[in-house]
Amino acid sequence: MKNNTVFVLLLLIVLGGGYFLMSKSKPAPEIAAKVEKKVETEKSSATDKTFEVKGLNFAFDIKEIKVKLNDKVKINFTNTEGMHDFRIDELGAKTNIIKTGETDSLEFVASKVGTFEYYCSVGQHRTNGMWGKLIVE
Ligand SMILES: [Cu+2]
Repeated sequence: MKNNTVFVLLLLIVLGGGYFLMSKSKPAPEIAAKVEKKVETEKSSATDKTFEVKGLNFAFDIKEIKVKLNDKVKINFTNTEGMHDFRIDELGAKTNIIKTGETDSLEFVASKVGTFEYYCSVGQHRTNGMWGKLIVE
């Protein structure tokens, strides 16, 4: 009778210990997934891309700008010659029309995937070649 009691107690300890180990090891992958997700979120919200673009008669010195979806983008537009601005209609982004030697900046979130044209809205500058492509991937 005493031997039986000891056996039952041992069995309970072994089973209990096994259960404890299993329940302890189970949540680990979930925590790892959560940490990974958090890092990813922080990365995308912290991404900031700045471009220095120059305007001249009648072109931008950068013909193509590539960013990732939801990037926060900043364009520092410097005019080296004439009167120009920098616009992207689809993203509601534009600078003021500025004179030679001036700089104006614009910021936007690349909220849509696609290829958008940026251009100068002054006179016939756009048709004269003052445009480029913003590619959001
Ligand atoms: Cu222009």
